[in-house]
Parts: sequence; C-alpha cells; structure tokens
Amino acid sequence: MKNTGTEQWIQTWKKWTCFLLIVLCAAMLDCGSLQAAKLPALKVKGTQLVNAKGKPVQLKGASTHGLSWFPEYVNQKSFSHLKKNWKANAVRLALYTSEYNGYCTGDAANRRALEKRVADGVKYATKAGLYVIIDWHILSDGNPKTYQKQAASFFKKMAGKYKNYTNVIYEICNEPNGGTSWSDIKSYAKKIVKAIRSKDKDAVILIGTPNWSQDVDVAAKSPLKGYKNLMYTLHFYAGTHGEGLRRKAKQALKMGLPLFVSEFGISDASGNGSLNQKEGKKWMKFLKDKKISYIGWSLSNKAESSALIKPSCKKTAGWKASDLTPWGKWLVKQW
Ligand code: IDC
Repeated sequence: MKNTGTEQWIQTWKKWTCFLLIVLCAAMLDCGSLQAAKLPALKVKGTQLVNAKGKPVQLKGASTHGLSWFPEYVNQKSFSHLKKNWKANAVRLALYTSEYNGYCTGDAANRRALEKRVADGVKYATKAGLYVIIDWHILSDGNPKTYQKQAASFFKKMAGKYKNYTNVIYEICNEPNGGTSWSDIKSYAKKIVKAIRSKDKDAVILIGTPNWSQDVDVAAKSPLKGYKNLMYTLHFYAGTHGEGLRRKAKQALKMGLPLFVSEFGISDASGNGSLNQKEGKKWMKFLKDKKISYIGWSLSNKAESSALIKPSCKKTAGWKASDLTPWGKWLVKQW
C-alpha cells in the first residue's frame, strides 16, 4: 500500500513519455531531413555509382529547363508525378548562370528568387523521394572560370545547407565550351570541390568535361586526385551524336573514369529538329549495359522537340500520356 503513490507516479510518467515519443516521431516524419534519410547515400566505386552495400545504382530522371524560364514546373505535384507515375528516381535543377535572368547576370533580387527556387526544388524532390541534382548551368559563359568566385560561394552555401541530405548531388559546370581546356576546367573543379568538401565530406559531385561535356576521354587522362565520390559528365543528343561519342565514353570508362549522363536528348544538339529514335535506342542499350545514370532534357512545354510536355498543355503536373510530346513518351518508357 505504501508504494501506490510511487507506482501511480511511474504509470503517469510512462504514459507521458510514450505520448511525447509519438509526438516527436510524428514531427520528425513530417520534416524534410528525415525524408531525406530515407534515400540511401550514394558513393562512387571504380567507375560505378553504388549504394552503401556497394550495389550499382542507376539514376534516371528529367532535368528542368532553366529555373528562370519555366519555374512553374518546380512544384510538389510535378516532382511526385515524376516519381510515382513516371517511375523516375532523380530530378535535375538547371540553374543557368548567364542566360535569361541567370544567377550571375541578374540582380540580387533575381539571385534570391533563384536560390528560393533551388530550395523549393530540393524540398519537393526530397518529399517525393527523388535524388536531386543542383546544376550550375554554364552555357554561353563557356569557361567555368568566368564565374568561379560566384560558383565557390554558391556551392559552399548549398553544401552547408544540405550536408545532411543523402539525396543531394552537385553538378558544378554544365557544359564548358568555346575551346575551354581540360586544365582550366580541372583548376576550376579543384576549387569548387574543395569549397563543397569544406562543408560536406561525401556528397556525389559531377564535373563537366570539355567540348559541351563530350570529351570525357580527355578528362580520363588526368582526373582530379585526392577526393572521393567524383563523377564526370557525358552529354549527348542522339540526333547529332552517335557511335563516335560512345567510343570516347568507352575509352574513358576503360581508363577508369566514372561517367554520369546528367543531360541528354534524342533531338539534335540545338534541342530541336527531328528525333532520332534509332540512335536513341543504341544509346539506351549502352547506358543500361554500363549502368550509367541518365537525365533527360527538359521538363517544360517549350515549342521545341526536346521538351517533354506538349506546348498546348498548360498543366504543370498530373500529365496524361496525351499531354506528352513524342520525346516525352519515349523517355518515360525508358524509366
Ligand atoms: C537549350 C534550351 C532552349 C534554350 C537554350 C538556351 O532547350 O530552349 O533557348 O538552351 O541557350 C544543351 C544545354 C541546354 C540546351 C540544350 C538544347 O545544356 O541548356 O537547352 N543543350 O540546346 N547542351 C546540348 C544541348
């Protein structure tokens, strides 16, 4: 009888602890960081992207068009549609640096708006259960060194913010071009990789290669040393690029270079013109054989053959097959 008071107190204490634990779990389930933890962290082993158990992983998904051009496609329903209906497992956020309200050419308000769009994109992708590539989309600015300072501070900021996200991947320069040498790209990459690694020790980082991310054989001769989880990008448009480019890719793989196709299409390289499905099939076979990840361009309804959505379709999510362009239908079948 003497103990009743203590026992009652213990019972009440147990009930409250239980209740608090449930509340805590519910709150955590709702929060993005726990969602992110659901996706296994990836790493690079040899030339292959793998999970923690060393099993090969192939990421497959779509790239947005420029975040300033088509911001409306960055929404929760759209990214969830990618995952649930299209069976993609990744999305790429194309942050143009120079063209059309680019991150480095627009004003401070534009920069803030773009950073908010990237943050929203990461949040939606995380909730949808997608890996997400933050793509520093250099293009008309040719040499990544043009905006190296801005790139270093941008990626340091992103890596600090997302260091605990297992689904965030950094692509540090979309397509160096205009004769930019591998040694220039490499010197840029060293700086940016260092900036990212000062915050995030192991996120996967994608590095662009010379000649619009095609000369992977050149990068293979002298890859970056001293860092893990680095991959090199190979871009192709099957209407323009065929066996010649695959040969370069095979050569690079043979030399031990990990490849990632962070952008491709089956139109010509302008992003328009007719589709080359036959060459596209050869590329798919190659990518499947080698278990190389691939991201199709672009999640937009622009009137060009590399857009996934028909120009007449104004929906920004919840698409039916009839809302997709021939390329959209083709790509979705590959996932
Ligand atoms: C194209 C878009 C087009 C836009 C142009 C801007 O499809 O609507 O006007 O960029 O310059 C790439 C680039 C990618 C291109 C795409 C098609 O990474 O930005 O998008 N492409 O030209 N490399 C090869 C092809």
